[in-house]
Amino acid sequence: MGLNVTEKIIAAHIVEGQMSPGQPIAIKIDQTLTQDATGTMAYLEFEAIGIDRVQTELSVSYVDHNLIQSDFRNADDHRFLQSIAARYGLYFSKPGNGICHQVHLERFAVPGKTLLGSDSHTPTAGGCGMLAIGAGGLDVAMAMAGQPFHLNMPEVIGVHLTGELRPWVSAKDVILELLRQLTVKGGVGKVMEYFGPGVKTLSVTDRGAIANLGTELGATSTVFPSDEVTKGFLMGQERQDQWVELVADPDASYSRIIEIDLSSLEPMIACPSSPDNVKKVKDVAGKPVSQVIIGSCANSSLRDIMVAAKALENRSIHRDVSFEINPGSRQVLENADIQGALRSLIHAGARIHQCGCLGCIGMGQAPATDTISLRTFTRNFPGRSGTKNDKVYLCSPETAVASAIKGVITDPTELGDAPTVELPESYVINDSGIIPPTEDTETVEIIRGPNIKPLPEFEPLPEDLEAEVVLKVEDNITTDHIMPAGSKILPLRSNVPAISQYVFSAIDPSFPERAKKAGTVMVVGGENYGQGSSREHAALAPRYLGVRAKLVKSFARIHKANLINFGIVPLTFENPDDYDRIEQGDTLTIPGIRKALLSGAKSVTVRDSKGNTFQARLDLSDRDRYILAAGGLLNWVKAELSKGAT
Ligand code: MIC
Ligand code: SF4
Repeated sequence: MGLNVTEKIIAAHIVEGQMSPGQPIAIKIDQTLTQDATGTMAYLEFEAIGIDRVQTELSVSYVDHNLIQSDFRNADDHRFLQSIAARYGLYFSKPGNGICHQVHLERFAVPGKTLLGSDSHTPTAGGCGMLAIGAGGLDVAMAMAGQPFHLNMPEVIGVHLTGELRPWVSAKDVILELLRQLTVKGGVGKVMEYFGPGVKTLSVTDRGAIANLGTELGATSTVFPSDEVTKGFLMGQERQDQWVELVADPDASYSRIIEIDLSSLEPMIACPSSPDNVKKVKDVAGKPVSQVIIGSCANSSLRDIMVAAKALENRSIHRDVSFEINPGSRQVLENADIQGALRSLIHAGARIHQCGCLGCIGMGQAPATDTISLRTFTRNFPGRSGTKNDKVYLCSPETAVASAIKGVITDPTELGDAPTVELPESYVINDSGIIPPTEDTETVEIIRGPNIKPLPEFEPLPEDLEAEVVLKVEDNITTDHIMPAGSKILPLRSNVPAISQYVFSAIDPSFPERAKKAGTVMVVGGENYGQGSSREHAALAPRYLGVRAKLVKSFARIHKANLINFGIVPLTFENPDDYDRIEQGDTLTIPGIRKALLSGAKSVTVRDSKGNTFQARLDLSDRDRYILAAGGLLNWVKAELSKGAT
């Protein structure tokens, strides 16, 4: 039986386990990326492991999330990251050089290689034929130390593309259609692999946009083949020597095949407040919009900016709309300028921002009260924009620009002839925003500002657990609920005591105080708990407040891995109906939890305050169990190193 692309890459990198779906495996990681918001912590962890230089083929530290520099803390973090990169042999992408995923696609992605990134949208590089996976900072630190990445062998879903997108319809509409079909949990435990004749009609950055939003399906990754289009893209980036062909064998199989006829798709839009609340644009057309932004790692490529610029030739922005452009990278901005885009955009009334994440993570660009903001971004989780009760819609650049012109949500096909955008055969390349590693690293001094606090130390898991349910929440709780971002909280990412004061602040601001009072804490939740970001602070900060277990109906992949890394036991209800019997404030006890973990038990008995008992599952690998017993991955690694083990 032949192999699909995902299986080929895994087969070439597997170091432990069998390629049988659901089974624990470990794979060698060739490249890593971090961004500033997760990177400060990841490098503190890398330092704690005690390795002298990164062990990967290539590691890049990007600064793209927090560029506001509202005080010294942000600038200090940037200097820390730059000095760490120089000290340990990493590339450093300077603030303003662009969003990690866009820049990585342009300058570093290599077909057939593996990439682990401390950002959930790392799969964007799957557009270039990589197996790229998002993970917590500690897992990325381990990969930089040369350790393999542990995951469960994913199921591979094939998405068979036929036909060609019609004018005014683009890559974003493809993935919004999949989100409509599969929802935000449809991809958990799966890799989405695209194949079929429609693939060659999509550019590498279009493929990147689709791979990027695969994260919102909950997928482990998304993979495209590496073909002539990939070769052309790498040639344009003067990296043709890094191209290899990588396609599925003719007799490859997939666990399921989803058919998409590109020519049948229409402009789609994700309505508030979930990326899977998808409708046809024409079905919500006519609603007034106050803000329209083209940007984020999903849609800020040269093509996306050029579509807007061309559509705006001889047109202008509606007077009640703030139309904003956040270019994905300096390369995008420079090439768009060369093609005359800036003139058209500025003349039409666009506000041009610096290259970076900006409003996508609530760093500015918060919309006005009770007004609609239309964005080409990745996520519209409640309040993520920085405005309470926000009304954020996600759409393609085509729908965005049409709506900015009309002042109301508009199906772009209403604008008449669609603009034609030709991508250059060769991009203008300027790597002055990327500082390469050097050999001479030993003497580099690491610069630590006063906001960079040492990592907290954690106790091993006790024999028995008795914990108060300080919070009970519903389905689809996101990491933006657990550990919000935004301009007030993001500067605290390298300061766990300070950031922990904002845990669950979007749902229940009294949580930190109540958790401290309770001492040992449990959180109870519903389905798909912890979807969204890779931020390990959503595990680390709760652990700092005393959370020792989370009991939910199901977990999102990265959050579950982060909980394990920081010694919080992830439990799932054996019978989901038991969720209803627990009330916030109950005390739950799990006698012998440590023994159960270490003996490989598949479930434990939980006793509630009334003396009733029920079963909770421990879906964990042997490695997970040792880590949890040790109180977290760093404790475990340090213990193993002191034993002399590798
Ligand atoms: C996001 O889009 O939510 C982020 C901000 O990029 C996060 C990372 C973070 O919280 O720092 C992600 O997607 O992993
Ligand atoms: Fe940045 Fe938004 Fe992409 Fe996250 S989703 S990496 S915040 S642009």
